[in-house]
Amino acid sequence: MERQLILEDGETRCWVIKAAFAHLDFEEWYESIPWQQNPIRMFGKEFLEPRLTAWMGPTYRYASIQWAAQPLSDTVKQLQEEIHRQVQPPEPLNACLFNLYRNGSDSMGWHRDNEPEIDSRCIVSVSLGASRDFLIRDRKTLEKWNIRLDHGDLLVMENLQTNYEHALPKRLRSDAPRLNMTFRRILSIPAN
Ligand SMILES: O=C(O)CCC(=O)C(=O)O
Repeated sequence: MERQLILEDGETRCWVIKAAFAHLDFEEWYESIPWQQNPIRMFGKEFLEPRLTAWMGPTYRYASIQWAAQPLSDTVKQLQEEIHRQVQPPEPLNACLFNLYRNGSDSMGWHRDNEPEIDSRCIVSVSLGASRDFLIRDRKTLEKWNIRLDHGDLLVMENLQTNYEHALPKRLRSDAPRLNMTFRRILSIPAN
């Protein structure tokens, strides 16, 4: 399978395995995930996130959203094991955030997956459905990378969360849905 190196900078590496999971059926995955639309607070106001999401893994909080602990389903576990075989992360990935972009109006803004409980050495995502652009930018130089993610592509982000941020911008000409499963390792941090 074709591996594409997107960027390499010291310990940071980002690469894609094209079509690694092209055999997965979008409709089956879409139906099997308990989607919800979360409210988020930004600039003192409450909005609905411009996408649907779901969570499987240990309890986890980002922005104003608190996810309860939820075990990985059997099918998600199988996918996680296949990802471990292909990517060999330093420690097993134990959680998955699911994102559903119902059409090109749904999006995710610039952000980093840098909460203290995320092990940012290795975060891996699988994309199914419509092709969308995934952007990365260097926080200092603002240099940008535009990666076209197609159905079945596997994206690997190694140590990408300190100096770089990423986003999934709107693409208003696209009316087809895309789902993304982002596997990560959540560390248990002792409460103070
Ligand atoms: O949909 C994508 O490919 C981006 C997902 C993402 O950035 C995230 O879950 O942090």
